[in-house]
Amino acid sequence: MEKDSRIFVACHETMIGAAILRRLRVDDFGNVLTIPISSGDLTDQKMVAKFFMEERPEYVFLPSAKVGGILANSRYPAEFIYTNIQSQTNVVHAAWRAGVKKLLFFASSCVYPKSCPQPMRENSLLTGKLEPTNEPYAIAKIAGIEMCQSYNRQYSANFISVVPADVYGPADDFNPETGHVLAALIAKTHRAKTLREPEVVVWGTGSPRRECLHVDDLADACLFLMNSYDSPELINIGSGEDIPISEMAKLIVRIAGFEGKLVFDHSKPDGMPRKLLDTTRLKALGWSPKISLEDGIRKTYEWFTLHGTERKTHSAESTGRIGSASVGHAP
Ligand code: GFB
Repeated sequence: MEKDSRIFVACHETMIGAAILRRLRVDDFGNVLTIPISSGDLTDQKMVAKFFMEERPEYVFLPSAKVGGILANSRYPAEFIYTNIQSQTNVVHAAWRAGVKKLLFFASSCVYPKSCPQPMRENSLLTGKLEPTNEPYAIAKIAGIEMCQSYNRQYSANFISVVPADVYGPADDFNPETGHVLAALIAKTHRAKTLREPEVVVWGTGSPRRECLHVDDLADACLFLMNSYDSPELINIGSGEDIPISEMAKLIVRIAGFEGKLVFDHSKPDGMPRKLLDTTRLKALGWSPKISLEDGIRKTYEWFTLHGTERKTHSAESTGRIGSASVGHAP
């Protein structure tokens, strides 16, 4: 990507989209496009096709249109499969028709089978049954990977797919009902501390392990891959370390300075027992993460105490080209 390349960040109001925009701004990319509406509207095929034909982006980042934690995935399976399949299909097809030079599609670690050998290598895709709590979302993501690979094969496109570990950071979904574990536990712990409640409830047994990746590390890896990786093969992006949920909860409690106790609610699902990504492929290219889990949680806790459950939706600046006088600002 050149500094004046036309770069489209889809779903720019999501945590990942916002982090990519932030990073592009820091790196002085001056011609960045966003669609001035909520990501749900990427389900509108005509609008997406028109946007691509008129704006002619050269590079595209395509994060998920709809994400959520284990409970949201179980409660809203239809929304997860519909919104993601429809949005990604519209964008990938329109990108090909508009002659986009390169597209980066965000898959998810839930694309790998439930009983996948750990750490999970890229060639484990489609080798076994998926974890049932997020199967609709995982199937949408697998369809996206397959679509990118098919367009590469048939049309010589350059559409790459990355598999991030569980991402967290500023502008995450801190709603305890719908968010992922780290953000949910930050919100619950802060609330308990502020209201002087005696305990924080942690879902499940606490024994599943999760690999967490700060969203700024993810953005860094994605810019790196946009400039250096041209293979149709999947590539994992992880921190290289996982931790039991019980330990994650203790770390958050320590950082927040909460003095009550942790209680485990066994009626809630555990999901995948472990999801550690094998990052050999990415390391061999020369990329490694920079933000430790402890630092990342500290920063995220700090962000949460300043912003609360506010999502950075950028409605006021939803028009788009960073650096252009006529339009809005990156987050
Ligand atoms: O992050 P999470 O919601 O989703 O849950 P997954 C991870 C683990 O943390 C599970 C436990 O074992 C949860 O039971 N947990 C403990 C909690 N306390 C909490 C809490 O307060 N909130 C939440 N949410 N979890 C998601 C998939 O799986 O990972 C998505 O559903 C996607 O499709 C995403 O792949 C990356 O890590 O299990």
